[in-house]
Amino acid sequence: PGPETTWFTTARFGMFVHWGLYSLAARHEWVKNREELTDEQYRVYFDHFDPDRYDPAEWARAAKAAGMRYVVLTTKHHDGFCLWDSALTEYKVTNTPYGRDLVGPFVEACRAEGLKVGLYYSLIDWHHPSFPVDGTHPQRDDEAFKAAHADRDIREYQRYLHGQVRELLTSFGRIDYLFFDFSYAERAWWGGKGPDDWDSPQLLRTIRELQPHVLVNDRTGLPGDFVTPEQYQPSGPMTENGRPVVWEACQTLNGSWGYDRDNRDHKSPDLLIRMLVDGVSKGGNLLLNVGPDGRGALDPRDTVILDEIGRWTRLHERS
Ligand code: FUL
Repeated sequence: PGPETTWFTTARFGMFVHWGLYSLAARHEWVKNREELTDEQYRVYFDHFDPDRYDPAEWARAAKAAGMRYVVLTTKHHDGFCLWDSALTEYKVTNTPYGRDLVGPFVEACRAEGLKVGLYYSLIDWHHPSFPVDGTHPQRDDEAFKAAHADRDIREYQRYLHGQVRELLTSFGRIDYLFFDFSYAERAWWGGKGPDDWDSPQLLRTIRELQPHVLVNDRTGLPGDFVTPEQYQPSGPMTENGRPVVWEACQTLNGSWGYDRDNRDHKSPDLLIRMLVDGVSKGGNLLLNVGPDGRGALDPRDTVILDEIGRWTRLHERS
């Protein structure tokens, strides 16, 4: 039997926070890939990363007021930038002008509001020198770059990823939830990666040993404690091999996970409440995303929506 999932299946509603260097670019968290930016071109965001409006207590209050019970933060997204003081890389917040860890204060702020704590960690890494230049990589079309980096050994990257997960599970106290992102073994045109590349069996063993209660998602390529439909609403309770599974749909407010300044395609609070109810009626959770800006502040267009949802959840909540 896996870890106890009751807190999760009764929580029903959580906040996803996509935040990192791409928030300064303000045009989608895949900007480095989409625009095929080099490390040098992308470095400007690292050099200017100084989120003076970072206030995780405000994020936690906003989540709580909306009726959410847990918050999940991108500790490292695909661009490889780390929001904590990892001993395994120089590519981290403590080397930016901001100069301080961001994950510890986030964990404390969630705890102070009685929220469960989730950490997102990208398996894909477009900065690490041993992550192969595959079809997801920003330099995928640069033949000279590819030739120069053809000997990258994913086993070295594997050691890094295992070491970083160990850090995350030993530096910030109890962690309730981990969201790994993602395996694409079936996408040959991307140079498929999956459990063998991440050594997911060993990764899961280490996680269970360090924090046996932590819930882990399914994107390591091995079955986890819950499945993660992305940007769609399942048509009914989710099953695997005919058995019901714990599930959580993750959804954006406007189609982008990272702060996307000129995107005005926001879903209405009415639609989002319907999505929450729809998911709950099918036995699932909703993990609703916000993308704070490069200074760390929640986007007012997002908080207006959260406030509306909060009004509704307060009316209908039963403890
Ligand atoms: C996806 C990622 O590629 C997106 O950027 C986002 O993090 C989403 C939740 O998962 O697979």
